[in-house]
Amino acid sequence: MKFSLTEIRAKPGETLSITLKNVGTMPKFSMGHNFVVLAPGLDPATFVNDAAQAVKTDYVPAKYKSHILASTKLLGPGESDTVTFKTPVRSGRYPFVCSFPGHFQVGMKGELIVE
Ligand SMILES: [Cu+2]
Repeated sequence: MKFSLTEIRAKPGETLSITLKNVGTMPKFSMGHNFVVLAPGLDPATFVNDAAQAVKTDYVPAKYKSHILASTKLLGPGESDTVTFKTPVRSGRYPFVCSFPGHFQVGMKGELIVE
């Protein structure tokens, strides 16, 4: 329950393509993973708490759509998904999380560092 990278560095306004691959073997309903980059001002702990209820939208609540810079699909074992997005023009540290219930809390998180 962790990302292979906990830091991703990029330039402001850079186009990034990030691929998440779930290398686990447990079924998606019990051990799915996603990759969600949060916009400034959205507290990761608040987000994942709300996200835990959003099973129908793959643990990404619709109300947060405008507070998310990028997100992959929820992936089962062996699946992968690539998300392409432009980094913010403002430098800063942008948290990313897996929003599957409980994963953020045990460390499935990291930071996109734009500088
Ligand atoms: Cu996860």
